[in-house]
Amino acid sequence: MLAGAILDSSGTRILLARRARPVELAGLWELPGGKAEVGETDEEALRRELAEELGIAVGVEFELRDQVVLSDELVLIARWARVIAGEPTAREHQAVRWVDAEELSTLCDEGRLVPADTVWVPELVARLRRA
Ligand code: 523
Repeated sequence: MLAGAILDSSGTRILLARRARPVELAGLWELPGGKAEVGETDEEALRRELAEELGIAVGVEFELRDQVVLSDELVLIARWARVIAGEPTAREHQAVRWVDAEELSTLCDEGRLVPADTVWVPELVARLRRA
């Protein structure tokens, strides 16, 4: 399972997407992504998922520090990525938005992020502030 911390061109904001399903997660914000298919590398899977879900092409960079075990078969990994082409559009989500370090921290504190994604907030906030 791959999630992308997608950086904007200024390097100070990342993209969040608001989930439409399942009911337990609907309305919460996440780093967009999806499952790798058999034979795909992490990088290919993330590029495909982001093209399908948001209509953007991204360059995929390094992996963030933490991984989250969601179930026996599902481990969530986050990769840093940059938009190469396209304007992010919510095709499968309720909405998308760019957030800076402060907005990301606030959403996290208010419990408005998908629970698993909160593990990356300290690293993301530090990287966005350094930009
Ligand atoms: N998460 C999650 N955070 C996060 C993502 C992209 C996914 O916690 N940033 C969880 C939510 C679900 C599981 O991972 O429990 C599968 O995510 P989903 O539904 O976005 O993956 P898809 O789109 O590959 O799944 P299917 O459409 O069901 O194949």
